[in-house]
Amino acid sequence: MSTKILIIGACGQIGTELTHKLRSLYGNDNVIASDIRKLNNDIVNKGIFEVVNALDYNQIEHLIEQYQITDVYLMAALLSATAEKNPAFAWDLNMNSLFHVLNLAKAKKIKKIFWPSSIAVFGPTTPKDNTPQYTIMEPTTVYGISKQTGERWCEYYHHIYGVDVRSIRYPGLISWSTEPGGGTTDYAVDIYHKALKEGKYECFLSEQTALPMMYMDDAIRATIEIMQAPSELIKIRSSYNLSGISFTPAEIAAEIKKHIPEFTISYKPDFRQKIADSWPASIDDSMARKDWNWKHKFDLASMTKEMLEHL
Ligand code: AKB
Repeated sequence: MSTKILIIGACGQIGTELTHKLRSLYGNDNVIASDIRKLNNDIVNKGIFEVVNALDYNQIEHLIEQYQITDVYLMAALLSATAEKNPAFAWDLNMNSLFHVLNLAKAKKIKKIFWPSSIAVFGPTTPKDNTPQYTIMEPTTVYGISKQTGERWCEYYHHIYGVDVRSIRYPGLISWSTEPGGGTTDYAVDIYHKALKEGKYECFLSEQTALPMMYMDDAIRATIEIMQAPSELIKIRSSYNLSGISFTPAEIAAEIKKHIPEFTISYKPDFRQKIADSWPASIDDSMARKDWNWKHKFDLASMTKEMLEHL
């Protein structure tokens, strides 16, 4: 049986780039993009697209049967900053969409699931530097609690029901083609847009707030590599630590200044500072490197060059 893919949340920051890549790898007819609303963009216009509510089990089941889906990428979620503003809905969306997909795999209607976790599973009591795969995890955000709980359920469904679910703890993701949607790491995308348009940026995190980050190309490659790896190599069924770059707002600003010397940055931390302070500064991803041969390509300098060129 050939691979037929359903992406739920295909119009979001990661979903958009993932859909383009999967379509180029598997062919337009084998990749069904879906989202809660129909935007007028390439995702909708250049391939198969369906409107789907990630909270509606019957809708998802119907699509899976209609298109004989084998693999689901569940990208729909409320991110950290938005989730703090609407905790009940964030919990509902982040947890129940996952249960729907896990239960469809348990019922053998699909073969494989990709579900994204996040560095938000860690909390203020976690060791901050080079955070290990296995460590203290006491998340203090709704988003982090939902991701931590989701990880436990993924592992449970794998061990008890044999569900082939694979997951990565994404750091902050940076891309030029899609805007981020409601995260704490979003500043690292905004800063490039504002540097080019206005030559200045007011950052909502403080100067020395180091966070783990990654260029989107690396994140998409990691997602596809973990999904294509032979099942026996995926030893961790909660979620893998994944690391690319780690930098502070001051460091990214200094890198941008190399290309736009007149660029200036100022700092006005808001409620997102507390979220950022509870997360790691850098991540140890040696397990992903060992188990399925993960390697990142982009550093701060090469990412900045690409971002400024494309934007
Ligand atoms: C966020 O900032 O909420 C996300 C994440 C790190 O998961 N980018």
